Amino acid sequence: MKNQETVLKLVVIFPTKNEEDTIEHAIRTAKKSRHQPEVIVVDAYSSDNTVKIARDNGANVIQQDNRMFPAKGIAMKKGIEQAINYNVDMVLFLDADIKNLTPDWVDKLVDGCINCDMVRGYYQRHALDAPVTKLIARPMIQIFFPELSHFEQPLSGEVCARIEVWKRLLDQNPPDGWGIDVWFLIEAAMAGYQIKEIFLGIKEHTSFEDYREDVGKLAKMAEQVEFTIIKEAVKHGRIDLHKDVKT
Ligand SMILES: Nc1nc2c(ncn2[C@@H]2O[C@H](COP(=O)(O)OP(=O)(O)OP(=O)(O)O)[C@@H](O)[C@H]2O)c(=O)[nH]1
Ligand SMILES: [Mg+2]
Repeated sequence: MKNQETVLKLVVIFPTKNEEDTIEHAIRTAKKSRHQPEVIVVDAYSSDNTVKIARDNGANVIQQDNRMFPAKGIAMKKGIEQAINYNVDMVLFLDADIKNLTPDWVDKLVDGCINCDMVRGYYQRHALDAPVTKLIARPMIQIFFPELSHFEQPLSGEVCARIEVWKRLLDQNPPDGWGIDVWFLIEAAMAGYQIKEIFLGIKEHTSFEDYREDVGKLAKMAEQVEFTIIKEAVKHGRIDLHKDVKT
């Protein structure tokens, strides 16, 4: 068994869409991890300086496969395909808009993954942050996959797994949009992988600033997460409309 001092071949992948304010800090911080990762940025044809800044900070920047948006799923799939070429042990996804990312987050997520199959970050969040998690993802998981209801952040963008796990999940045809995060959680659990969540402290991220005055901006995300959970519930035989909602 590998111990906690093991240094792994790690790739950190950031999906990005117009993240010029935070991408430099994100890449530099990830590179300070003791695992000394390679960094891949899978960009969504950003119209700002994200690509230039990412390249200047040593990331391998690729563009996602097409201009369909939102496409976090397309970007994550592309990132895994790219990481396979790097002969890696582990792949860690991180959101690029996190303002308070520290190298410790990377080390904790990766080290936690040495003795399990998938590690996911959870956080303390502002009361108005993460409404899709609070009002869509967690309640729907409670109904259809109650054994997963202890996961605090089923939409966490901070997820680490061995490359074999990602490859196997990739073969199961993940969704293209915002449903990808909860899809990875459900499919990994249904495949019998051991998944744990680790606490990373407070999450400060710029996307919250986009919707804190108008949560309606998250309607597309809500729709895609909802649809993904329903599809997963059908696939895994979890739809039972005779059951009452637990009070
Ligand atoms: N390549 C790519 N990246 C995307 C796309 N949409 C979002 N991203 C990136 O994915 C990461 C997560 O997106 P955010 O907008 O921060 O969403 P979130 O924080 O998961 O969700 P909220 O908690 O609701 O804000 C960020 O690094 C975005 O730049 C996309 O269509 N393509
Ligand atoms: Mg965000």
